Amino acid sequence: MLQQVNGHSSGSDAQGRESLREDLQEFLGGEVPLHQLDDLTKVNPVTLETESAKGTSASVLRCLQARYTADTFYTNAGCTLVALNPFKPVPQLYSPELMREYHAAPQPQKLKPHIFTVGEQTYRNVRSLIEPVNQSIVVSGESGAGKTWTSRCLMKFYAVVAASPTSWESHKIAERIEQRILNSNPVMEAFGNACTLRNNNSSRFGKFIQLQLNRDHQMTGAAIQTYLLEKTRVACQDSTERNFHIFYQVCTRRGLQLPRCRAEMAPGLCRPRLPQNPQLSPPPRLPQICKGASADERLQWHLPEGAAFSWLPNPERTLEEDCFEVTREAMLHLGIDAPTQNNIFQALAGLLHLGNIRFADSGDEAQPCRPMDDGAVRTSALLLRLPEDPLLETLRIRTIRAGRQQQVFRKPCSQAECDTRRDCLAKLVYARLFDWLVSVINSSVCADPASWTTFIGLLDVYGFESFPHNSLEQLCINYANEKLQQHFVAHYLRAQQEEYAVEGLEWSFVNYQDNQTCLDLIEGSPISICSLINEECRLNRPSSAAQLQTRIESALAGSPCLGHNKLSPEPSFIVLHYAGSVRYHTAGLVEKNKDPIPPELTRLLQQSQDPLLKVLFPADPEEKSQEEPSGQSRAPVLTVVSKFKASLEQLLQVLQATTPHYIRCIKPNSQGRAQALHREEVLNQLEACGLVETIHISAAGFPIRVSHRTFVERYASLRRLHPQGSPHAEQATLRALLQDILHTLPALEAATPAAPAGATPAPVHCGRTKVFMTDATLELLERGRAQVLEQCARCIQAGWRRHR
Ligand code: AD9
Ligand code: MG
Repeated sequence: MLQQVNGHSSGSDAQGRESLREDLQEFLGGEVPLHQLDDLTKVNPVTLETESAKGTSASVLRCLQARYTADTFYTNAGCTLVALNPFKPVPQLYSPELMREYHAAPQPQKLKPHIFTVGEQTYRNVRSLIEPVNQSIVVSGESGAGKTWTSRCLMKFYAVVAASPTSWESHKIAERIEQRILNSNPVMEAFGNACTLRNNNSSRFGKFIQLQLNRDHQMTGAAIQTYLLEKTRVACQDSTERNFHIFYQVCTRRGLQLPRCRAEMAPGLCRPRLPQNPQLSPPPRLPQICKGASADERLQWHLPEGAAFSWLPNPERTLEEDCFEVTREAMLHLGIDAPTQNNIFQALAGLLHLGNIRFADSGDEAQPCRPMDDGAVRTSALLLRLPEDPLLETLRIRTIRAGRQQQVFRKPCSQAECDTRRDCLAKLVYARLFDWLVSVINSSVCADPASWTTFIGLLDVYGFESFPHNSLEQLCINYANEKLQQHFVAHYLRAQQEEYAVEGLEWSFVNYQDNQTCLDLIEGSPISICSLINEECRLNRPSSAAQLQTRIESALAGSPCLGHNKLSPEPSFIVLHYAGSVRYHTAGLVEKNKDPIPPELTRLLQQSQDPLLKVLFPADPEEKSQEEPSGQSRAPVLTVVSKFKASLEQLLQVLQATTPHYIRCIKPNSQGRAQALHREEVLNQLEACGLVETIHISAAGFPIRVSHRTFVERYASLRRLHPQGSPHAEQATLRALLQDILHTLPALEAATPAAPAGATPAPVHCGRTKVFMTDATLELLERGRAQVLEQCARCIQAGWRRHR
């Protein structure tokens, strides 16, 4: 309706706005700021904070949708920044100029919400405090939501704003270190990311990077910690997905056309977007040449063009991530020289040939399986520089130690066991290679401890997952998310409590129940899901999936977070996570947790003549430790779960010692389409990322807090409902105006048709600088304001009609 008023005003838009402003001022008896006029005339004027006040995820969703439609991808939600994935290049949103603008702004939080606001706020916190406090930014969200993109942009932001501005020479050094840090991205992504159904460039590991700052707050180095690489992918890929990018990079045909690669843009920063999963979309048009391995290298690595590798599904589809040269270039910057790179790629080619080894049953239990293709064994042994016969023997024959004398028996493996051993060998090499790369990158970018004083940590961690089939990986991931959510809630409540204290309000959130019960179920002592799975590994007893389910369900029956597991066709248990319930299948859980590595495999790799493998698998100095552990071995079993738990605890200790900031990435649709927001999918994510939970926590207190000035500006019109109020805004103090407005609340409440008789007055508190209120109070005020504005508009229209 106000837009109609606006539309009525003939002449220019500016004239119309000005005349509307005058009319409103006259009607309201006070100044109407222009920004408020904008607010009044906009169709979707609200911020998420105001909307979330209404307390429903649906209203949050409405707000996000309106903003997304208007190409506004970032929104503040309390102490969280919500980042919607644009799914299209928006280069102007990440330009160095914009970075500098946020950096130079007197109050960056007054600029449009952006990851740079978070980046700058974090940077200012490190700089402004007398006692510098380390900072961290936790980026979360589901696969494909934009976590890695966001982390890369933030790294780039710090590379721009925290660069050394001093002399040219020192600038060059500083640039080198920043560049090196940025160069870690393409390398880590080449080896740790893969194309999945959900994301063409899905990170298959968690990452925490500490950007180290010196006394002058310049970036002097970085330290990277990774979590739980999905190493199974190296030997087992879904037919619609791919192996790690690096394998395709090595095998890319030289001269094959690829999209513009990262090298020519800021390395590791913005890249053109391709449609999600190549299986689902037609090949993109590719504008530029990008080189794969040279003909010589192909010869050397036994990778003839057109060779088929069973661990290289979908090789015909090339992605923007397949830029071999970018990876090599970045590796060089990180100090990984050409011969070492050569070693790495040769070993990877060796793994591809290893994957082509197939076994045929000999038909006789006493005889080992036969390799179906001797060529694959030979080439793989050649490239990994392993002796061929011991390689074949290790894959086919198990050595068992038994009896009092610990005699060694050799038992031929079944065909399935041979496959498992082959896969295990590949996983072992790849995982060690990945860890070694991380350590090389760290030694290349990590600053001398004496040269840095503070850090900003960036956490790019896998989001909450729930698939039709969930196993140990999902249990670990969701466990990590529960931990992070607890950390978030604790921080959020603390921050709220502190603000109340500063504002002179007495309020306590003691009644709020956090997710400790769920964490107790997963990791608590003495009995929890983790401890029960670990126990099975320790006892090393044959136990079926159904037995594990029964053990978990009977031992933990008292936990309110263990769901009712009825009518399950497969053995499983259900955990009621804060983000939703997940059914975990127990089949294979114990084995995965053990992650057994037959000692013969390690011993074999220690025999390699390859300089790289020699580093990855150093010979054991103690002959004794080369022996197989006997059945009576008392060595504690270091399971996947216990290792993960330990690394998570370490991470949380680091996070707890920092001031955290949160960015929640949201994927607007699962097809990766621009300008399409699927409400249900987004709603699920709002729940999974804890945003809805945050709203619930807020609802326990006074979620709406507005500065006195903003409050008066927005609700000044309500004073018309309270005739005793101060006559004119100019003559009254802010406090008096505020009180006048608050005095209108009983009248507003009385006028509310749904208000039950004797209802408690709308809760509102006037703090030192802010007004605190509940959702209900805000709604009341908004309704009153809408009424007044409607009256106002009607009067103006009537006036106009009289004029004519
Ligand atoms: V996963 O859990 O590692 O599978 P991420 O890391 O959350 O996932 P990623 O950052 O890889 O997702 O983003 C997925 C894709 O979305 C990117 O490859 C880009 O093509 C696209 N994306 C994400 N954020 C932006 C953006 N701010 N602007 C443009 C974006 N495109
Ligand atoms: Mg990622």
